[in-house]
Amino acid sequence: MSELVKKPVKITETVLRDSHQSLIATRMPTEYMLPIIEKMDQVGYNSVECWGGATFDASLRFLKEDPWDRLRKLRDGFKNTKLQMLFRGQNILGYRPYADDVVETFVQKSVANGIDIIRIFDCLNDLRNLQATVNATNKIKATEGRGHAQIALSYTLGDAYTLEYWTDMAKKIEEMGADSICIKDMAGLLVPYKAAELISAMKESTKLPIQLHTHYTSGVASMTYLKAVEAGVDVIDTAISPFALGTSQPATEVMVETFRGTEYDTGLDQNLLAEIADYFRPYRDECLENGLLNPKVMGVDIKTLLYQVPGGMLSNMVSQLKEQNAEDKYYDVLKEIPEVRKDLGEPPLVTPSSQIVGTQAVFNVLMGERYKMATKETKAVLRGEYGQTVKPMSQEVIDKVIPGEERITCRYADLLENEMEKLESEMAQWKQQDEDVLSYALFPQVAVDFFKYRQAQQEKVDMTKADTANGAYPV
Ligand SMILES: [Mn+2]
Repeated sequence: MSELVKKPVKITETVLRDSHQSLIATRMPTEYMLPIIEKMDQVGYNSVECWGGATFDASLRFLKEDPWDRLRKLRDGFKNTKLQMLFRGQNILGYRPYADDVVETFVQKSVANGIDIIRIFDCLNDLRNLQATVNATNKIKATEGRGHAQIALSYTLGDAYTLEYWTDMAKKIEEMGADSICIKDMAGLLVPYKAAELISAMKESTKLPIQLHTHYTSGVASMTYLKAVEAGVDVIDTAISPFALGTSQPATEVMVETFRGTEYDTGLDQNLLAEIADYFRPYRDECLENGLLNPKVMGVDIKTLLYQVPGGMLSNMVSQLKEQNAEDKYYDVLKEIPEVRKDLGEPPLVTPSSQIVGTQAVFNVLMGERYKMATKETKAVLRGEYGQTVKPMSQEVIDKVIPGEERITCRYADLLENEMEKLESEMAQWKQQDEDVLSYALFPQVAVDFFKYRQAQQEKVDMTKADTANGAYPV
């Protein structure tokens, strides 16, 4: 028997970010994470993904936690493991394009508080929207030796998205100065043999390491990883079993076992992974009992291959429709989504384009007439403010939604004045740390509500007497 040439596949664990974002609307609190991170730190993961837009938003909005504080606590506990975050390019962790000074400051503060790997994507795959983040990361790396800029291409299907498109993008990413590439398959659209084809082609067009991120939504994800690993992918994203499958990632233990004894053997300790799974299992049961984990997002939904809806978007949409007492419109909205997507130039569906397309689709269905009402974000996309789409947008929709308005073709951030000073002056009364300005920049209203809550807590105000509706707390 010939000696195997070892090419261990590396694992990024997602349970602290995407996995709970996709399954339980990002509601896992920090206190639930902390007791297990010492054990997770011993596994030898390539990285642990733990931070991103939704974790940031949900921390402030629902959990009343400071996301920066969460990051610092995780950094304290993870002594050997790289921490990874997801970054929405020029949109940072928010829903609108920001000026470059905000992007740069956010990158600095993310690394300063503990992030090692920044996975940067743009919802339209417009690379112009990623350059400022890559530059900011490289600048820190040059001075502090920490920071890794990974550019993620949002994977999607459509006429324009050929093998040539992807390999051409890979070359451009290398030229931009990124450290690695991720194929980010938000909805589980990448099927096994296509993955082999895609990874092989990309491996030929770039020397950068390639990481694959997918979701189990359509049921093929584990097989997709198998074929991608055989084709030479370097890293895969998985979730520990109690928070795997459904709209989340393939299970970590399953992938580890799959490659055991082969040239791709991860070398990870299955007993240690079992202990980590034991820790998360009761929390999964709790989420099932209190309804946070909806069985609807746990099965195989082959329709995602038709509608191309990412996991996080699905669980949000279910709760959006529930609030409107319109759960019966679920499949109508799912059908409207690809239509809206086509109108908007066939972008990938990933935050914020997924929310923009999703919300517009909900409006189109609930109003009974398409584009009777358009959100301000839909209008901005049509004006070109989010960037260039691979295909042209519908002229008919442009004429209906933004009649006579000017549209732009440059990088939108080039039109923006620096913002940090203005943002800081707006929120000065609440500032307790530099990072607060950035929280405010991303989610102004939510951040101020949180700052008020934080202040009330610090002053030991009786919250039962607080007038939360008006944001007034007795002091
Ligand atoms: Mn994802």
